[in-house]
Amino acid sequence: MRIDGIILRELHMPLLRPFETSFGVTRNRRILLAEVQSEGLTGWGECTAGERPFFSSETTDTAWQVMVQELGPMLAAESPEHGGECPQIFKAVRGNPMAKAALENAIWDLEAQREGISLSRLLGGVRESIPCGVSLGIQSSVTELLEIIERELAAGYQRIKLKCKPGWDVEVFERVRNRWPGIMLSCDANSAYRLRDEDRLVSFDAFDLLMIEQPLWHDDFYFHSMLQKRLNTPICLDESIRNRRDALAAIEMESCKIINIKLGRVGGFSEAIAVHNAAMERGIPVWCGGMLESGVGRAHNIALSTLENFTLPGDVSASARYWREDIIEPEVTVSPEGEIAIPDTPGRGYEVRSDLVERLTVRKETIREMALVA
Ligand code: OSB
Ligand code: MG
Repeated sequence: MRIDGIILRELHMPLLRPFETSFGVTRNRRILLAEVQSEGLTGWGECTAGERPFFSSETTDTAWQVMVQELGPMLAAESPEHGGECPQIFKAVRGNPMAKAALENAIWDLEAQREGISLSRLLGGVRESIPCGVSLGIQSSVTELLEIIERELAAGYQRIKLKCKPGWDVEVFERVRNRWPGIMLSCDANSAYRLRDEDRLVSFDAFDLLMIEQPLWHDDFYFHSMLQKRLNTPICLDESIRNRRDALAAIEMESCKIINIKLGRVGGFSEAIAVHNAAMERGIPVWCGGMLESGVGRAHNIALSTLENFTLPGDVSASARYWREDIIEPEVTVSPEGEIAIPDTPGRGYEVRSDLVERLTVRKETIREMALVA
């Protein structure tokens, strides 16, 4: 496919409610979108970097710079036939997976449109609907959290994930479990614990959690493996898994029994599929994580979640939980059974509302091959 233009945009989108994790509070998202035009079609990608380098080292600003200076011109100089060619095109650039993913995923979207098939089908998806969970941030009181859980369960969500940290863990799990003994419950520490907290982490076993996500360092396998030996509850790795090789190492070392796959964190659909396959071949279930995405990233997460080994409910939920108005049409909705139905129209399956995107845009740059390579 001929690349006719690449447009980068930054959109400002306030979250309906602040989202608090062990590393901080997010109130406003700075969403970075890549729009790739090719032969009359438009592919969209979203960069899931945070506003600040707390989840990983990338930020909206670093990703913008790398996309404008390096990745955009590299892509504009090529005519890829498949999204799967992007890792090779971007190979000279180390790291920066979220910046790479935004562009690569737009090419997969374009490829699916050219083929006249859904993105899910292009990826090799096998599901017509996907099971959904929610990730609930740290609240100012447990009472408030219980009210939110009640509402999300009533909406149909199949799994509740609680963000946790020292001081917001066992007491909270205890009250949630007392109230709902049977629900699928998990927690995510985003690396908030250290080895001195091992006994406390082992005490999480009392709450029948589906998993404990990323309790220790963001870049660790070894100490997670030591911890897993002491835990009955499966560890799920998020931050630590950057690619297929990391997944192989973590599985081999028994650092985790479950893997959270995020498109941005692993650098796009190609590597996400590679992680998925490596885990499936070794009997390790995966699920799709979320990064407070707008509709574009959400659409891509939905397509990815249709792959065979995405057997656990993901953090992919309805647009209306995050935004007063999402930038896609239709918005993502979740059924009373807690499922998202997979669209079967060509490409990402959700139209991008260009009028709304334009209104929310605070910065825009058109990348041209020569202009920037020069
Ligand atoms: O660790 O899964 C995470 C949000 C931002 C950064 C990291 C994480 C999260 C979430 C939210 O848990 C998932 C979502 O609802 O998009
Ligand atoms: Mg996580």
